Amino acid sequence: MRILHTADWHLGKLFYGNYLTEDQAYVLEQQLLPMIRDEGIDAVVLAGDVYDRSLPPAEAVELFDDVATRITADLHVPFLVISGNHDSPARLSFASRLLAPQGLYMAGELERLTGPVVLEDDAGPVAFLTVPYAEPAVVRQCLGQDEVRSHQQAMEALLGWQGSQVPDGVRTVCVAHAFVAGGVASDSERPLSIGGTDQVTSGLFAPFSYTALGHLHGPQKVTSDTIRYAGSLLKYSFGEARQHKGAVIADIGPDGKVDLAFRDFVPRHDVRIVSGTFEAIMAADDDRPDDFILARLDDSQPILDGMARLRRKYPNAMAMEMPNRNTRAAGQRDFDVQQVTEQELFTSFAQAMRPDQPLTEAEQDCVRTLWDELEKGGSLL
Ligand SMILES: [Mn+2]
Repeated sequence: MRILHTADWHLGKLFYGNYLTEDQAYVLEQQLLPMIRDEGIDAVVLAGDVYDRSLPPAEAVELFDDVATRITADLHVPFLVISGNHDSPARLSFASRLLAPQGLYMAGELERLTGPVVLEDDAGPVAFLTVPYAEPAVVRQCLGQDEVRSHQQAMEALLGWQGSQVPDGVRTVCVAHAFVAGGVASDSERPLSIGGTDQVTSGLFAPFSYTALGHLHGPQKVTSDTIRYAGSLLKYSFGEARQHKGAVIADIGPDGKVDLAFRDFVPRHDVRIVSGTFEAIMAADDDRPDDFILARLDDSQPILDGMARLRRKYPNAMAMEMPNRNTRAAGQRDFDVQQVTEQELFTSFAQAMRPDQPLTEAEQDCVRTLWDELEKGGSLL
């Protein structure tokens, strides 16, 4: 059985104030759907964080509706989806009992989970344990297991509950949204708990033929080849600029052995960091100027109107950083704002901006003239 494993779509995500929905649609429609069709996929698994927030924008819901319809109704491939920590379990579970016979298996609210989804191939059944993300307190209440206090215990309880319904010897795929210890985080995941540990041990997943994980945004295996994160649909932070995003294709043989391959997605806009002096960045050749760009400048002096100028070359420039910027002056603000004149404040500001280069005579003259004008109540324009 050939499974396509994807995760962390985060539909409706805002990236530096811009909705990424069109970029997400591009990858889903131009890359994921053809992949499902051309690679002879038997089942698609989405391991949580379908949406970026519990109340996603309408365009994001429409996109998911469209993609889910095309996978299940047009391509006739079963589609198994669990909710992640960004999703609303209740909203994701909407109509799940009606949709399951259509091949769309949505696991959100624990109360509505029915147990493993069983699909068949020539070698027999494969049982999919779908484990949506749930807080330990929710698991404790739902399963009536008072001892569940940690994410580890919650996962153990959920796996035990679903696993108990799988006959011995049947091939199994676990789909879960969790932080498995040993995995490497990026900077775009939201922590699962504040204080205390949010991690679960990989040993919990050892019994399964394959474990399709969501939550960590970098594609990776954790301790074993068959326990994997597919990674997010797109790069959702500049910290992920060097990652390759894509989908895992897992072939589960008749004996339960798994062959793995990773297929890259090619996004409409890449997320890239360009570095050098401002001048060098502006002068360099770049054949992908429409990418999402972070400019990391070597300059130590401020660049006048830098962002606007950068956007003439890179219309989708998102941010500019100046790690070498001299910030020594920040610690020098040891005066009391109430006790100094505006002129002194300005001089201090000028020093902070250009620590190595005090105001020239001509500049001081200019500033004095402006202050005189201001104090007389005249207009500077
Ligand atoms: Mn996520």
